[in-house]
Amino acid sequence: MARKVIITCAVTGSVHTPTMSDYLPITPDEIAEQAIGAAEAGASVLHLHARNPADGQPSPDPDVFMQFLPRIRAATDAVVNISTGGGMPMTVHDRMQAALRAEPEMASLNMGTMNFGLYPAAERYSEWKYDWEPAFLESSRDFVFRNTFADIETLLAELGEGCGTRFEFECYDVGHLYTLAHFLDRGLVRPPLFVQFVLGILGGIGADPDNLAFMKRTADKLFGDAYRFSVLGAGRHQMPLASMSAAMGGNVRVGLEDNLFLDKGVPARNNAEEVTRIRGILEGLSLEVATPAETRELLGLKGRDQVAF
Ligand code: KMH
Ligand code: ZN
Repeated sequence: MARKVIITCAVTGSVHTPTMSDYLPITPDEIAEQAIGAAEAGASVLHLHARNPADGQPSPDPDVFMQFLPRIRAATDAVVNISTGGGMPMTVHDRMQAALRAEPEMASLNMGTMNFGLYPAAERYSEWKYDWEPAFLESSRDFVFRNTFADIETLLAELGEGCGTRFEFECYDVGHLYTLAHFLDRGLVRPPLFVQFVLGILGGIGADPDNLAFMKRTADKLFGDAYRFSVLGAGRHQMPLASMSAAMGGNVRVGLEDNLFLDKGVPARNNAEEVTRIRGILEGLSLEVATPAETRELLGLKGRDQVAF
């Protein structure tokens, strides 16, 4: 049987701002429509953030999440994965609230405190759709993306043990893999671990094939067959690194959270276009795309009937 590849689509995130693309989904309607379109195109995991519908600022408000989560669940079988990474300037407490309310099958879990530099993007624009955008990007110069050992323990206890949610472990550097191994040693995380190698964030490991090979080699050494990996390449690195992941035995993450362009100078008009692009690459490699049911089995998820939305 052909190997099944899990496509995660990260629909809107908290890195990009409305000026950067007219197609970035902002309102609950837009997030729901694009998430459903991504699932129809072949994404079996939908990684979701919320935004303030009035101006597009990243929002941790569970009430905003609840305006799109039930719609997505009604229209697709895809696995819902709620971010606990949130966005600036949310606290760790803020960042957990939507997932604690919705008790999803999956949530992201960021494996280390780090710098997360978005400020260079501010130089590319002279006019903005909203006043908050340049200040938001600039604030990343002095913002700490906090994910301490205690924060991780809290999320594992309250969301993992408390709600049966399993995790997309976001690893932005090799050290984060060792932190995950530490939690495995302590019995606080359970295989199969779903590890997202994140390459190309300013503050994390750079986006190049050598680094991806090193991340994989290190994860193989630490986790053996107790893990599955996926790759997120930021910006223009998205499709090349996702393709490389697939060729190396891994899974892929695409979506407008991570990359706004389908080709140089050509914006993706929705998330489904990126899913369709990577799907074509996977099929060209004679790989099959995992269905939601296959994804649930591969990742040991609790099931779509066990969520609170
Ligand atoms: N924005 C990505 C680089 C999260 O939501 O927890 C990583 C991410 C984090 O998706
Ligand atoms: Zn995210």
